[in-house]
Amino acid sequence: MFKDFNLDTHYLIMDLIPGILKERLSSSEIEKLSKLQNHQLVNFLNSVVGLCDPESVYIVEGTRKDLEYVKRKAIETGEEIRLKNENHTIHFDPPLDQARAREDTFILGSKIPYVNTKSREEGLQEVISILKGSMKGREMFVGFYSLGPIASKYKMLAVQVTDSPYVIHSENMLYRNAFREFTNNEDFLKFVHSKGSLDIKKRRIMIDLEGVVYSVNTTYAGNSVGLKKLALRLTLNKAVNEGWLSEHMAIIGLEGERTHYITASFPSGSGKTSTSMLGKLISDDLAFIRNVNGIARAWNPESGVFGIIHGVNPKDDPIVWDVLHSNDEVIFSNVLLLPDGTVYWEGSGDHEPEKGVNFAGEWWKGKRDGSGKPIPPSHPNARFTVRLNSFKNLDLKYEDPEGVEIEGIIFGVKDYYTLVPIAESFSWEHGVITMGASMESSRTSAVIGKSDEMEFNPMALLDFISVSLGKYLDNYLSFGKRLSKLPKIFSANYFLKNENGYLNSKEDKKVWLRWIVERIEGKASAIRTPIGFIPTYDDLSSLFYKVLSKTYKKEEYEAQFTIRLKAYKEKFERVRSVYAGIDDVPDTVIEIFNKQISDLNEYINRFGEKVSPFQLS
Ligand code: SPV
Ligand code: MN
Repeated sequence: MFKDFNLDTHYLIMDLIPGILKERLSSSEIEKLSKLQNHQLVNFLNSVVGLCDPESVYIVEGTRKDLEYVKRKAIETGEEIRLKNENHTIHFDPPLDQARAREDTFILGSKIPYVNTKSREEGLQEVISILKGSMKGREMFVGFYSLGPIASKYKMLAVQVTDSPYVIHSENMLYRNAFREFTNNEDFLKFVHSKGSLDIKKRRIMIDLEGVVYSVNTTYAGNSVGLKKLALRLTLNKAVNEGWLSEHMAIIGLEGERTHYITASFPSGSGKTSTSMLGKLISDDLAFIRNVNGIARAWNPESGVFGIIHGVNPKDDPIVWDVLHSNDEVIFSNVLLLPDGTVYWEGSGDHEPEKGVNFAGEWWKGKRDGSGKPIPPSHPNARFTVRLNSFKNLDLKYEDPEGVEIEGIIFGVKDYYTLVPIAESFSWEHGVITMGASMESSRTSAVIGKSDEMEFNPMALLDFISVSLGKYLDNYLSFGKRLSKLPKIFSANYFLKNENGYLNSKEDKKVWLRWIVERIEGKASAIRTPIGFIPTYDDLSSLFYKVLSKTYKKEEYEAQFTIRLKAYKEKFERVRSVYAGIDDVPDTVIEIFNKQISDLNEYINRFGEKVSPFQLS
């Protein structure tokens, strides 16, 4: 067997590496690969090389030399451009490849409602025919990573193959290197990516739940960086089958009598990253949550941040701003490159420049596209890629092999019309169903297509769900039943409006987080409403003063916390009809909606379309 060979004897190992792979590896790369004695890995790489036909293969063991090599290649190939600060680069994705490609992404297997699926045979055939010869003349990179702390027994290994040094550079920043862990270990997820010819018509992302994802003709990281959102589809499926949760959530530590950790699920572009910066940072995007001795414990599968840059400014986002202006490594994507080698993005507070280069080429003020629409200097989904250890609020517990205990979960949306800024559920079931599974949010620019329409987005997972919603919710409900200590569940909405505009300022979220801490510690009281518990005026007025040195007026409170009964009821009716149309949804889900709607009806009969919190206290 492979593992029985003496590592020092190169030639024997070379004999073991199948033909085509061996031809493309230099002796130094053979030496690296040989250290792992991993038969399955070698076979996998051989088949990818056979299919994609790269000129050479580079093994990223993770040494400083490897990391430097990848960065140099990213610049030599033009995938990244070095900026004035030599640790910073900029990357552009093609104009039609600026966000997640929902329409081109498929879960392979049988049909699932609300999930884009394709038969396994058809999907594999299609993507394999596109991948054929796609790496001709290029170098192929192989990266080895762990989802989760290396020391954790729950970690998952993943290998990325790509012909894009930008993709592997991003992964080197966003994930923990786990090269050594692949020694004799045949249990790992596999990601195959090729830029191909960047023909958008042939962009495909095929997710084979057996543990392999293929992605081609795209470079936007949400479509190409396998360990991020492509892996989420695999880990979510695995979690549902194994009884844990793989979620689109930040993990944040909030200071109180001690640090209380919460997770927060928000669709892209509705406040997740900014919320994570208000506490001790463990994760800004993804969370694995497991039941460890009856306690819900969470950790971050990632070790970096791929965040939205639009609107990041020194006043509202001082921590992110500092990271982006430090000497740490940063990859900017799809912002405006200025003639002096610095960058500009919208909402930074800086003056809009006259000219530069952006994702659509040369850019000047007033430039329009073919259809006469103004081209913005930076794309609304422009991003930054940085390492977690660049953040001054990073909590070192992010490397805890057992994760952190979770005491609260926020389900947040961008909703101008209905949801109060913050509310707490009556129970785990009530929160999971009426807050998480009922999420409707304004569509984000992180997905290709029209932005700003309300869309159903349960647990902010609409694009990432890889199993039936019925099975997914059933797992969520039973996960709660098995816990001996249940996290509290909250709904949040930073975007509520009335006829005069937004009802809250950006910094108000600090108060809502403080209220969550006080609820966890049993210090704040609450008013029972039909949709859950809301804060009292007295508590908030003292918290606004404590946290923001602000006087909080009764009128502000009333406008923000008036329960829009009719709008809530219509929302729950819409969502109930979605779930009623899915075969395997547990009966309890519909029962919870029925109860919720009948409670709202009762209040509507008593109070009308809306009820002021003062009428309820
Ligand atoms: C998101 O859109 O939720 C992101 C970026 O975190 S992406 O990788 O595109 O999913
Ligand atoms: Mn995300």
